Amino acid sequence: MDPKKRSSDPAAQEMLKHMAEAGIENAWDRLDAQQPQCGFGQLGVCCRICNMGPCRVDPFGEGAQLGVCGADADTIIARNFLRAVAGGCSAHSDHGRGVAHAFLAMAKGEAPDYGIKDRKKLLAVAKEWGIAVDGRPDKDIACDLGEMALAEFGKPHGVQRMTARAPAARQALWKKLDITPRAVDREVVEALHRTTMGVDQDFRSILRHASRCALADGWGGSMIGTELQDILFGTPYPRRGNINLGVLKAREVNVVVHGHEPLLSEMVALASTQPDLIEEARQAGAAGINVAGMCCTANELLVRHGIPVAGNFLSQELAVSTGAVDVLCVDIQCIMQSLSQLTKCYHTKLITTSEKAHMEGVEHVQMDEGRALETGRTIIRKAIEAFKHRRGEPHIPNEVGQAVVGFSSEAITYMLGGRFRGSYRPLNDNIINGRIRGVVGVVGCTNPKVCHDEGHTTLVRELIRRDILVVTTGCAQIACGKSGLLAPEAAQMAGPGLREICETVGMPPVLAVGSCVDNSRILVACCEMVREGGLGEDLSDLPVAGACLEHITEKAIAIGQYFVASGILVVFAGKLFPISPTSGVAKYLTSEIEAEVGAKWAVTDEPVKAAELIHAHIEAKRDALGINKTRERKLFSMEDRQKLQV
Ligand code: SF4
Ligand code: MSK
Repeated sequence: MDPKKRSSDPAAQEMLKHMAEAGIENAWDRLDAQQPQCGFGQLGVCCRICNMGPCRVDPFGEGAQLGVCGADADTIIARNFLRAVAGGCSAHSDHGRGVAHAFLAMAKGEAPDYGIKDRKKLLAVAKEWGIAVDGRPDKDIACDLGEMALAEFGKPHGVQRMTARAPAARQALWKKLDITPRAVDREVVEALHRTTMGVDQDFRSILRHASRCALADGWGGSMIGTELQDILFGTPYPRRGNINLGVLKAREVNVVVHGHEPLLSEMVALASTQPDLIEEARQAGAAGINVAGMCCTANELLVRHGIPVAGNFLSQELAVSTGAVDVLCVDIQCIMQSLSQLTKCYHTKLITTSEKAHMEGVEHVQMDEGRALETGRTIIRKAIEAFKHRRGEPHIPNEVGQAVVGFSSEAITYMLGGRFRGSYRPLNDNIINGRIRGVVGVVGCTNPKVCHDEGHTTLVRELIRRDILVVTTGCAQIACGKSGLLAPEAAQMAGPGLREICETVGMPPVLAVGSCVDNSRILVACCEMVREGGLGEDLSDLPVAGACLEHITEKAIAIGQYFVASGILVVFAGKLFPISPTSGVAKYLTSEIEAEVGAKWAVTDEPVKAAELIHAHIEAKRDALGINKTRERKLFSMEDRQKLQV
């Protein structure tokens, strides 16, 4: 297969060719070997929940229409969808819970290598949660916050605290629909219960719980994870970063950190700067130590420290095949099992670090919060040792995208509102005056079923051309970075209104926000826009949308559903959406649900069509807000002025 059909990233194309010449297989080859994939599974009409099955329903109405238990296609599709949401919610929220554990250990003095990097945020979140702050030591406040954060995941009463951040109208709507998320554990357990054989058999009821479970992710586990990570490691502010395989260095010890949690990778990055380890690397013949990221661990380090990113999900095997990666250190989520075999073809040492994510035959270095920096130093030492066993000259593509990253909600406030008196007013004003038509979150994975990075980057180019500001996270963010869309110079590709603002402020038209859990930052930014005024009373009034055209994981489904349930249109690629287009579930999610929550899903396989659809949606929201009306300029006479009541 032509590498250009597999990836739009020139570095990936080069490595695909290199791997093919070496006879080494990758995800694209394995996808080919899987053809034809099961059409029932692709449409969500396959059920293997109980042992009377597996059952499958013919979506064209010709074969079997009911499973053995009598479940129909809509029940089966809805159950699969809810289980995907529960899986995604679990992944993000267990990440968040892990961070809360480390945070509490830090506050209790049991994790001495961590500290409080953002005191302002510590006090702000503590006050928000009703914790006394006046006259108390920071660690005491953090102790209370850590205990409350941990309790959020499994509390028996009440609702997720962070939902109080939503506009009052949204909170009231969730209450009316009875979908306000209670606790993460409860929503996930209930999701599994409702979808086991013979329980919830009304697909709309199942999907309403999908909303509640997804909201527990976005406004619970993910949001808690993001906020505590900011307090521990610093809230992102704009900084420069380099993105793509060209960040690997032929003469240095390369340590690639891959996965999602920043708890260990922060320590690996810190250890790499310690003089004694740099000296050890020099003794081993290396010019230095280079830490680079992969996937969302990369995004965490990039937006906080500007640490370079080697690539996104589909780049992981390509990076190993450069022969330049000395240690590939993985934590949780999105780690291909193929790495354990692939790394054996090279000198690369693969190391797992989470007790939740082992790989057969792979060395495990347990991440220990109490000795976090020491764990990081161990990883670096193993990389120095592996460097000594390099096999020949590495093959590193030259490609590197220059980027400015780190646009947390707080950073947007100061970037657009001024250093000393941050505010969303300028953003809202520029949306109201039409220079910016709206804001879109382009997020999520890279899937070998579609050309790598192309869906994300084509959509983003089309959106900014239409004066739509883009915010991005996850592997989509890395795709944008590789293709130069995160550089301030990308403003030249934007429409005249957006370009003028970007050039005035010096920001790119595509704002890199962070990792998968950081989609919660987009929710916070939307709440700020409503709070600032002039753009309606609810999130569903805003001229905003979300999109993911290359989704892979259950996490992406959970994110999509929490955006929809929060009142924000979400666009996915049709052929990757696991729902039969002729089903009642498809009709509900792409149409009926809008009457309930004020937003819906939309599907298309064409990035340009996705941009058109989103643009039309944004203009419709602008019309409804009355901000598209050209206001007549009136010259006031003295008589008119005297009539004015101010
Ligand atoms: Fe088949 Fe029903 Fe069992 Fe699913 S739950 S496998 S549809 S019998
Ligand atoms: S890493 S969840 S492939 S964005 Fe967050 Fe990328 Fe998707 Fe994993």
